Amino acid sequence: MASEAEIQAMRRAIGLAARGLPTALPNPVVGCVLLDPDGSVVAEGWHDHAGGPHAEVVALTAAGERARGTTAVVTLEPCNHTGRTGPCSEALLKAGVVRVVIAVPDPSDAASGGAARLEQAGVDVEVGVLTAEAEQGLEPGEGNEVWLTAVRQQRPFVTWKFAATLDGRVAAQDGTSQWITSVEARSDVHRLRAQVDTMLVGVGTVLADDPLLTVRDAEGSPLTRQPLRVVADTHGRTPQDARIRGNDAPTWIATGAEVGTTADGAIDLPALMQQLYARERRHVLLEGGPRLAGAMVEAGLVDRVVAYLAPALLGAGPNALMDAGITTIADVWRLDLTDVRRIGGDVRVLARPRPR
Ligand code: AOF
Ligand code: ZN
Repeated sequence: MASEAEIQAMRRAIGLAARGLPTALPNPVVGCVLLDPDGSVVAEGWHDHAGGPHAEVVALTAAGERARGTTAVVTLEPCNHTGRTGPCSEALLKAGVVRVVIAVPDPSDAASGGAARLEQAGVDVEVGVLTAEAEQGLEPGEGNEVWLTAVRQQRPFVTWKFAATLDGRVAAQDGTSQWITSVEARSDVHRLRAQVDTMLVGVGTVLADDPLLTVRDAEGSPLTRQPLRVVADTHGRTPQDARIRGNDAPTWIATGAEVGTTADGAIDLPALMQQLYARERRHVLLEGGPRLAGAMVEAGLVDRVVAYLAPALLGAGPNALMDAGITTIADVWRLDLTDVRRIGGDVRVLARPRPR
C-alpha cells in the first residue's frame, strides 16, 4: 500500500511531468520524486525533451549520495532499455533506491520491463498509484494520455479542433470563414498547436482558405519548434504556390499514390496515421475541413475533440462535420465532456469519444 506521503509525491510528480508537455514528444511526459523513509522530499525531476535525461536520472543526479535508501515515486514505469539514453532501472539500482512507486506501466515493447527488473533485484515495487490522474493530468489535457494512446494503438493520438457558430457552421454559404471566433480563442488555438508535433488538413481546406498553419506566440512571432504540416491530398491537388508549401515549417503533401488508397479511391487514413507514427509523430491536430473530419471520425481516428463555439448564427454554410457514416440516431457518436470554459467571448468544449 502506498503511504499518504507517496500519494502526495505522486500528485507532485504528475504536475512536474506536465512541464515537459510541449517538448517531450515523441517521448512521454514523466515526473519523479525521491522520498526519504520519513516521507520528506529529497529531490525531484521531469523529462524535458527527447534525447535529454529521463525524469528518474534528473532526480537521481540532483540527489547525489542522498539517493541511497530513498523511495522513487514515478509517473511511468522506469525504462529498461538503452534508447537515446540509458536504462532508468539500472540507474535506480546503482543509486541504492529501495522502493519504487509507479503510476502507469510502460506499454512500449522496447522500454518496458523496468518494474520486473527492479523487483528481481530486490527492490520493493508498487504499480498503479494515481493511474487515472497520471493518464489524464491534473488539468485537462496535461497527462500522458497522448503518448500512452499513441503507443498502445501504434498511431498518433488525434485531437480534432474546430471553430463554429452555435448552429455548428464553420463557414458562411459563400465560403467565407474568417473570423468566426474571438481573438482570445484564436490564440488558444496557437497554444494547442504548440503542444502537438503534427497538424493535418484536407486539400479542400488548402484550396478554400490557403492556410499557413504555423504556430505563433502571443506577439504573433513564429515559434522555433514548428509541427509538421500534413495535407491529405489524394490526387495531388495542392497548388505549387500554396502558403502551406512555404519554408516557414516542414510540410508533407500526402497523396494517395504515396500512402495508398481505399476501395473507393480516397486516401487510406489508417495507413497515413501508421506512416506518421513510423516518422515518430505522436500527436496530430486535425484542423479540418469537414469532409476529412468526417472520414477520420468514421475511421475511428479521433481521440479528443476541442470545439470553439461562438455566440453567432449563420443559418447556412458547411457544418463542422460532414458525412461521418452516421445515418440513424441509434448510431449517434456520443462524447464525454472533459472540460467546458469561456475563452474571450466564446465557449471552449473539450470532449472525449466514448468507445464505440
Ligand atoms: C522513463 N523515464 O523520463 C521517460 C521514459 O530514447 P530515450 O532514451 O529517451 O527513451 C525513450 C523511451 O523511454 C520512451 O519511448 C518511453 O518508453 C521511455 N520514456 N522512461 O523511465 C522517462 N521519458
Ligand atoms: Zn528511462
